[in-house]
Amino acid sequence: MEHSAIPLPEILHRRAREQGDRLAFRFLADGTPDQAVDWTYGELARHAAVVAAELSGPRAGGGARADGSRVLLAVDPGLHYVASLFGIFAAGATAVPSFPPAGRRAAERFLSIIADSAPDVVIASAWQAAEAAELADRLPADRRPSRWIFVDDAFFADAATGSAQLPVRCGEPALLQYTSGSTGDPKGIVLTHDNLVSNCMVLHRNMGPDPDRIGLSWLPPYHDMGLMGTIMLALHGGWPLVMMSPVHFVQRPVRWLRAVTEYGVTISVAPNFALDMCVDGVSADELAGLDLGTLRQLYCGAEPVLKATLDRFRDRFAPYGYRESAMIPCYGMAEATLFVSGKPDGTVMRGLRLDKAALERGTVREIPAGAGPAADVVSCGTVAHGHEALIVDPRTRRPVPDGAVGEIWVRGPNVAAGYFGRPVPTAETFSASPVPDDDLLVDADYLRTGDMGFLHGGELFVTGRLKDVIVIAGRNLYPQDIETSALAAHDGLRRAAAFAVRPAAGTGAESLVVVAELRRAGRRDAAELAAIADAVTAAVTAGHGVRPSAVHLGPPGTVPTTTSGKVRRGAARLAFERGTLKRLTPAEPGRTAET
Ligand code: 649
Repeated sequence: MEHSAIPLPEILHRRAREQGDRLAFRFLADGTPDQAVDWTYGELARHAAVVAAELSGPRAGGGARADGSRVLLAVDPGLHYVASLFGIFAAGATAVPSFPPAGRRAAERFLSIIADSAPDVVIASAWQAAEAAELADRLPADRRPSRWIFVDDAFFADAATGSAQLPVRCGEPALLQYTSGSTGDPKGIVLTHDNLVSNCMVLHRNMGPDPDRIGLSWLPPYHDMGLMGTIMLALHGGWPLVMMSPVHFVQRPVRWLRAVTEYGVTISVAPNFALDMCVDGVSADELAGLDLGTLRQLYCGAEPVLKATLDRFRDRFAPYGYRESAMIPCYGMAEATLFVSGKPDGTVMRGLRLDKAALERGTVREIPAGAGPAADVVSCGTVAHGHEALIVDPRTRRPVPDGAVGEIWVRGPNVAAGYFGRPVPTAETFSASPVPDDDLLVDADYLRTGDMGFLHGGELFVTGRLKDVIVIAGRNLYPQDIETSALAAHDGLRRAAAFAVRPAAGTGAESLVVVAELRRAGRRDAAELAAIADAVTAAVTAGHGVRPSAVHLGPPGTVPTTTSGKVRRGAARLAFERGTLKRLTPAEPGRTAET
């Protein structure tokens, strides 16, 4: 069955009219079924109308239309977030999803997004009102939003109801999605209503029909995967979505698995790190009573999908009904709205065992078990319907021959128009044209993903980020592999970043540095730290044939990450070079082992 291209606000409108009593969203306010709050499509539409009225009605100042204006959305995860989002759409405005500005780092990011997107209005949770006023003072006068709307239950109960739903124009910006990278240089990806619907259509095609589908998500609603991948998708498909806050998952991962059990969830989503958290962070006692047998589809993307993690997760949870056939490795990015590729419903997950040395030189060669050092790579499935992936040599911009690794370039209706107000990076990233060769005529306007990978048997394999690849002695080393070895070297480590540094004054070759953070702060004597650093050096040297020139050990929080938990290797390298990486307390100096 093909879904028709109706924009999301119109879909909500119709569902509210035709299926108003059906469950749309359930939010577990404390991360458990004890405090579940349900909204039907009718309730969601009514709450959205309150927001739309507030944005475009008389209170907005003499009946000004919100049409075309930007509205920053900084509400806490939950139903009010969803209502505010659809209220913004209903008012014809452009939503700018952001973090709630709680805490120093979030506040800085919040301010940088405001400075870049210049919203007319900010919608935030009512408890943030005092902090928000302080933050607003830190903005230059011409960047201060003219209105703040604070929402809570009373707001939705009080506010004048009803608003004319403005017809949205499919090609107009629906949303600015800020990437979770550096705070200093925020880039807002402009997504149209067409992009949003296209993403939902290709994802639904990938997942196939399921008349009893029930979704579950603890992903943050302000990131592409939580927003476009779960909230919008569920509304588009007309199936209920159970939501919980990411904080509740991170505190106790078993809450996610309990919610699967409680509600007979059929589809959910988790990046690789979350699967590891479940294996490491769910105790034997907590396992009792889990039933994951209803889970037909578990999407895993947003960072490298590691075979070792999938194996660990299966071994741990198969006794509780988990079927590995549910696993759907997938790949995507905010520049493509979300979805680029994934294992299609009903197909078997594929992996390849590759000759490691060949892969380091950019060649894909399968080897049998036991035939020398191997790299296990997991397929990210087939490219989204109506989209194309091209593998290109990033230096020459020529498509690479079959069986070679290169940069992944993508084309199709999910690809965004560009970055808000930034013509130069937009042209570089969104209008790439490969250099044609004799038998391949290709057109311009591909999205350069910045990711490396290859196509094999019609499936896309992602090997790592171009910017992060470590080139030593002509070998391409992928940092995630080195980090995995480093972390496996000692129980006390929880996160690592591997990168190459250039020696001063251009002399000599690049060398490998590993930064790793300890699981717990606290006292450790120099001998213990030296032993950990030595274990890391030994594991990396044995596993990859390269001896790190330095291993920096720091307290929790040493390795910089994005707001979605991805390791920021470029930032780690800068901090290493400037000597600003966190160190263990001066009483027990962190050890930088110059080996
Ligand atoms: C990636 C988003 C992948 C991202 C997700 C489909 C309830 C339950 C389930 C459900 C619906 C309701 O990371 C999204 C596709 C979800 C279906 C849910 O279904 N975006 S990002 O812009 O923040 O980062 C993009 C970068 O992340 C890395 C790449 O560097 C990419 O450029 N990345 C991967 N790296 C390696 N392997 C992968 N598979 C990667 N996926 C993303």
